[in-house]
Amino acid sequence: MDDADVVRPEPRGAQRAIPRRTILKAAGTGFGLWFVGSLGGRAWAVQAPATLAAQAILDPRDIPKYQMPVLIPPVMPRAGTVTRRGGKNADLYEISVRQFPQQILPPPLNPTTVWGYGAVARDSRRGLLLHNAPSLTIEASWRRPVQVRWINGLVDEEGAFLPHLLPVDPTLHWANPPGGTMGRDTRPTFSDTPGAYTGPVPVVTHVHGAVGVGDESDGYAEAWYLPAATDIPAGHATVGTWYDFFAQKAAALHGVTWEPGTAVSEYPNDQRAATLWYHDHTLGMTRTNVYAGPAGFYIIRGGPDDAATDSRTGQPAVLPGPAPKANDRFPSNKTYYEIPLAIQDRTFTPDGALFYPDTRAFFDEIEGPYLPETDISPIWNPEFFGNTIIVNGNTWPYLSVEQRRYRFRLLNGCNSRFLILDFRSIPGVEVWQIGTEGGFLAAPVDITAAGNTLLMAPAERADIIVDFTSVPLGSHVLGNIGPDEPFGGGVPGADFDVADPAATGQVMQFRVVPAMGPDPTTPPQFLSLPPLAPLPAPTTTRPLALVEEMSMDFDDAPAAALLGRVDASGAVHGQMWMDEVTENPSPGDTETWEFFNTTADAHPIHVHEVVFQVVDRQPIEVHEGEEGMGGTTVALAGPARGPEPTERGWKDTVIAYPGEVTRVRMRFTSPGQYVWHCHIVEHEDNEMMRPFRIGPVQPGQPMPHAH
Ligand SMILES: [Cu+2]
Repeated sequence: MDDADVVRPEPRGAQRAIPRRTILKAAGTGFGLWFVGSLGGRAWAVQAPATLAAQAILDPRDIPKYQMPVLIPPVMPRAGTVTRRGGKNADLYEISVRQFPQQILPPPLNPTTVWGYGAVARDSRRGLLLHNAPSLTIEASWRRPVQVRWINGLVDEEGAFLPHLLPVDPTLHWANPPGGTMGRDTRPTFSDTPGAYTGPVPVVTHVHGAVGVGDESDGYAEAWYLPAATDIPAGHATVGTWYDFFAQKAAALHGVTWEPGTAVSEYPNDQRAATLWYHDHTLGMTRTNVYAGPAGFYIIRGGPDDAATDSRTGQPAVLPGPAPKANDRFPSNKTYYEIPLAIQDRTFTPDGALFYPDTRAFFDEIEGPYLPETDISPIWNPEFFGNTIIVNGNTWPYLSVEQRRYRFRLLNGCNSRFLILDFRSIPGVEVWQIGTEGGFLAAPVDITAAGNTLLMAPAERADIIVDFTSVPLGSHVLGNIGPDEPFGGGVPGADFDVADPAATGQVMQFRVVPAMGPDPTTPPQFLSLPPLAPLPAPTTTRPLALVEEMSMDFDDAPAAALLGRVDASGAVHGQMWMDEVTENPSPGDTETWEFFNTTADAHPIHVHEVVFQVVDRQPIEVHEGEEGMGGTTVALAGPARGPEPTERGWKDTVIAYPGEVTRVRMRFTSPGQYVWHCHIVEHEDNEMMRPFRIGPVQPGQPMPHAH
């Protein structure tokens, strides 16, 4: 690459169209308190503090588009079957996360070093032992448990640990292995601004959307573990605060042993057929771990909620298929009409490496001083927007499609980016949404009639049928008119600038060819989808808050994002990850959770362990407290509106818009310790995540750090 391909990253904050209107300095959460009594802070090997020299990035215009076919993820091979006398047999997997090169960019651009999951054992010689990012699809059957041995394989050939591919900010409340047993899972203190953490990498895997999972299997953010490497530095914690407790619980419940560098999770799959996904969830470093690659689809099939009927006949409907099946050849000799598509944004360096900011200055040109002199972390960026779109692990791939119907299971796997998928430049296309995170919607939604665009927040899924029958032969591009910056609702082009039409405004290309035969599938308007079971009346309503914590040292500079509570007077109380559990439903309880968004941006709020129904949204007024006089208050300010048509199903992630309260209702079943959080993973990593507990404190569970 010559110098012409090298451009300087433009600070994202400088392009911001929507000013941050809301500044909250909630009483009792001032930054000064963050450091009182926190533990850790031992010296360890770090890079030199981030310099101001900008990292070079690859200009997306120098990446030829539509060079590579989209990868249709094959099915993750099983390692075997767990047979249990008197119990349910389970599908067994052994899956590691590893580092490897992958041709994400089209040749002759270089392969990219990434991390990804892959099976390391198989019960059939045709099982595909392939590590990829995103990874192979776990295919689960309704009510048949899946047991996975998740292995941290981030070691080199000699067994020495591999450092992170990306800059990890050690000043957040994070896993902090160098803090040792006493200082892990804290916000460590520093006497000088540190550089990035370069030690062994903690991982822990969460299956996003799994319902009724035991807490020992849910990938709790403090249940991480380092690889079983030969050279873990002395004094490092090798596991997170909750790992040992969950290991004992898993042994008692499932008869499994968590060997060093592994955890074994069991998923009951006793929920509606749905599109789930699995990804890393380590405390304070989910953004960097997931950006490096570890993620994949997890699809539950079968049961009464997977059965659509044809309303004309009352007979079972035919949906587009097949999807990839276990032991299909790879590359496949089959044609798939049901395809999962993971849409993500990434930025690359000119030599093909993943780029992720190594300094706060990338975001808003704040070049220091950073912590401990001020309240701004040196590396963490409040949001990150990649300048390319990748689908199933390739930049701007193409998919050849026949003039017939396809079923796509879409995932927005971006760190911060809201997508507004735009089908309007595909003439004659018809798009219907039939499902969301928790399976089928109550009824199909005609996306084309509603404007032919589809909004997807990070972590949301959309199960759609795209009908290419009347699309002219040739090449057509799926666009994106979401913003290249935080989303706050509103109309594309009017309320915010749409994504760069030459780069992130394009997603993938469809190459339409004649149909190979008649289309046997049921027209979507005749699909009758299984009914949604009603929820019992809620016993509790919890007013909760989304809060942006602004710097006290710099103007208009977000220092963190918080969750919190709203009291009876409407006062907002921000809370930290380290604060004790305050959301504590009992098993069997149905509750309404209200997300009062006091910030200027929309946040996708995800609750683990459950699926919920969106009840409504209602305008609020946010009154900022006087400087030094304490808190922000919120008050209702208008009539409520119901959920969007595409939200009339079970969901696990919901968009909470600024200036509104968003209400969801759910039933809690399995006792244990879980989390709820914003799925803008930069927010999640810096305090926009809280523990919650179903049922009583568990005997022997870790107690919060004294503070
Ligand atoms: Cu957020």
